[in-house]
Amino acid sequence: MRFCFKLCVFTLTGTLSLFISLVTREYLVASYLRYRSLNNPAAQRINAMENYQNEDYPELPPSVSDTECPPHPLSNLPRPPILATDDDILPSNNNHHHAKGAIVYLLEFIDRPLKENHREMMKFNKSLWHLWENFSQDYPHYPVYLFHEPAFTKKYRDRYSKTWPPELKIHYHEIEFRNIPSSFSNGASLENLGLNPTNRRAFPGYNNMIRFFWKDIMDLDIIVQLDYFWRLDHDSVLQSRVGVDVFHYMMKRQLKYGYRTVTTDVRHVTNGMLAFFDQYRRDPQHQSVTNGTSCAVMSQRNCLEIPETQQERNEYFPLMYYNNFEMVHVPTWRSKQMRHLTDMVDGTDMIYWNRWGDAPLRYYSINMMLDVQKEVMEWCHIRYFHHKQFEPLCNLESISYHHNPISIS
Ligand SMILES: Nc1nc2c(ncn2[C@@H]2O[C@H](COP(=O)(O)OP(=O)(O)O)[C@@H](O)[C@H]2O)c(=O)[nH]1
Ligand SMILES: [Mg+2]
Repeated sequence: MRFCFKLCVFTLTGTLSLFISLVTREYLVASYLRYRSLNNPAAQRINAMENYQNEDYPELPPSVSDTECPPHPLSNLPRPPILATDDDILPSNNNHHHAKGAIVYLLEFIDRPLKENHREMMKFNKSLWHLWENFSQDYPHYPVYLFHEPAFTKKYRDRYSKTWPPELKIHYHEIEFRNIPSSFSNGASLENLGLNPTNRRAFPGYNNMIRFFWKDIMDLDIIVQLDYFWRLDHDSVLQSRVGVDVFHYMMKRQLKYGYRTVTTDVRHVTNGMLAFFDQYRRDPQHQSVTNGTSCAVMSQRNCLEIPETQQERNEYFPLMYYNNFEMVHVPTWRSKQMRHLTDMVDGTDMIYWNRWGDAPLRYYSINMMLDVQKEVMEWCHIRYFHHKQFEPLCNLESISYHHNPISIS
């Protein structure tokens, strides 16, 4: 009996000590991981972004009433038709003034096994044929600018171009990406620097691509000469006839930005971004592109939502113009006000430290820089594919020669 009792006490004590040591170990590991996740160069930069008090800035001006706000960008409700006149639809001829525009792609043909490049080139081939079928054959004077790194040599250009629509006006532009920010050059591994796994996977190529579309492209000679560029990704597919000269349409109406759809981004590549933009818009020095209108006033006019507290921001999915399809008015992006914001974002190096993407950056910058209802165009009539299917949410209607509009999409 006494033996049994001793055995039970012994077993119980043993189990309890094992349990306690396991829990302690778990706790220590979790504390260490937490310490590491908060005390690395990337996390310190994110914390610095979040570390501002909105009470240090003047109150935001009152927002417009709900009925005056633009429709919610994520709404899937049908939109009013896009109304196009003859001169918007007909291909321009020499007598007819048309916008200076170009379609731009950046090709990921880089120093890596040819098989991997080839897979992306096959997607690009499909993208080009759909562009030709659904837009360029109707408006052939707009060239296609292909930006590429040095690895896409003449040998490959000649080889691949044989498979592309022969009448497309393709211009090649070789680019070399600038060096990554000097703060990365201390030899530490990306993991130890605190980069998230998504960021580590394609670092720094993907980040270079983001900075290219965010900033560098706006200074290239061939871009500076344009009114608009229309960016498509190598894996963008226009699936229905565009039916309108999108460049001319936007120019005639003084539109500054065109997009196909809005969606949400994930949080781990947007840490600190909402805090950055909230701080930016609250600073009374910061002006929108419209002279005399501050970013604070413009963002309230657009009913731009940025949660007030850090905790709310951490639980919020930032919005983004899905800018694998976007039309950019070049002079607007070269204006003093836009450039100030662009440079400030670039100066944070968060495109590298957290993989801030140009898509959410476009959304928040546009919503404090432009009057969305007057200057931003949703090309909702186009059936579009990029990673997933986007069905049209509106029709294109011709209002020329006909008393009643006719649908042409
Ligand atoms: N030259 C070059 N282009 C890139 C690189 N990474 C992405 N791109 C291009 O940038 C665009 C966006 O990249 P993609 O892989 O489609 O990203 P996703 O749309 O976010 O899935 C594509 O047209 C790619 O060809 C890179 O490292 N180098
Ligand atoms: Mg893509």
